[in-house]
Amino acid sequence: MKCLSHSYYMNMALELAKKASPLVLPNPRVGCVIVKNGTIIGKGYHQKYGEKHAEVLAIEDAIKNGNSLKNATMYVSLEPCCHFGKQPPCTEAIIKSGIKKVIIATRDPNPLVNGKGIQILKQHGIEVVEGVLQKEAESVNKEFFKYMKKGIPYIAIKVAQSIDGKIATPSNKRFLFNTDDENVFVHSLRQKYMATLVSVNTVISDNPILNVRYGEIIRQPIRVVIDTNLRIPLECNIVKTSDEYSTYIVCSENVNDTQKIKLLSQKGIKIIFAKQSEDGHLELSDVFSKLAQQKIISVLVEGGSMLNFSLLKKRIADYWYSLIFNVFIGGQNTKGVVGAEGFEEFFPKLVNPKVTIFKNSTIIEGDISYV
Ligand code: AOF
Ligand code: ZN
Repeated sequence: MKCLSHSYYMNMALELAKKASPLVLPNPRVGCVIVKNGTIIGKGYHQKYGEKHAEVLAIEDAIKNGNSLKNATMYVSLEPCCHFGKQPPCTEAIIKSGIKKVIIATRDPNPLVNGKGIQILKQHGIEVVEGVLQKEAESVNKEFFKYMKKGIPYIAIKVAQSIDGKIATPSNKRFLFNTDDENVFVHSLRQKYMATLVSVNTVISDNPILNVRYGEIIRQPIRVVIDTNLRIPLECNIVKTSDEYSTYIVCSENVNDTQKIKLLSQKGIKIIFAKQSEDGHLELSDVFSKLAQQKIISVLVEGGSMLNFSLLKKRIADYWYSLIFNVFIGGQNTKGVVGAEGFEEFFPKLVNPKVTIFKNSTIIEGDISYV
């Protein structure tokens, strides 16, 4: 009998989890492998929101191939659920199957599960080992973990800049150097994150659609516009296409233009009200907790330099993408990537950098660190 280590099989479960497409959103990506007498008898990963979980698919896979699960060992990258959501509890399926041992990478941070799945399995005489490749498993679902633990979405910022850090021309015109490489890249990001967010200034100046048009189209993002005073023009592309793509506008709870609210709502746009701070801007922590209440677990911010600064200053931005085009723009007062007053003493940092080189641009991405 082959006897490979727990981390060997857990690594397979994690590789399966990574195959999950953004169609699982807002669920986590979960992979599962079932082993008996050193042989893999079943495999599965969660494929689509609302559909079967990884464990059930792996159990079905094993049965389909004529295997008995009696005394088998299950490796799963997230603690099995024990609640009725869109799907019945995985713990029930595991208990019924005859599996005798479950190896788990990490607990499910969802308060409906968090440790209770493990407890139920143990109560039914199943041996449970947890914490195998825990860090790796948490990083596969870093968006889901942040959302569950902090009650706000995971926030990634994307900027398009010149080599000298400018995001517009000296006369404040947006520059458009995107070729296919950059378009496919940006549109893949719009699918990876649950929502794409811009400020109303971007809507007014660029009139974007914010949908996915390049590369393989798997899902369309929810579009979110931050619009304190509900200035969004009714004839803009976002409003015009609101019957095709989910659209949210976040405005101040002080907005009382009932006519405009009604008009936008009739077009299928969801209006969310957030607190306004004394400086006149929306309180970003409230904006994002309201978005989390809508089950938005991750957001790609394609906003301007002021918003970028605020997200860094509030220490709520998690990831950064710079699309650096091979051009110089210059100009003493030309807008840079991060605006407002900037940082004088404490500087957020980009860590674990990754670089992708295209013909006309280089992409630098990485985690944002505040320590
Ligand atoms: C698992 N295996 O493959 C996944 C889990 O609405 P439901 O029934 O799909 O439940 C969604 C919740 O279940 C989700 O928030 C997370 O806590 C857990 N996801 N659990 O045992 C899986 N995707
Ligand atoms: Zn489950």
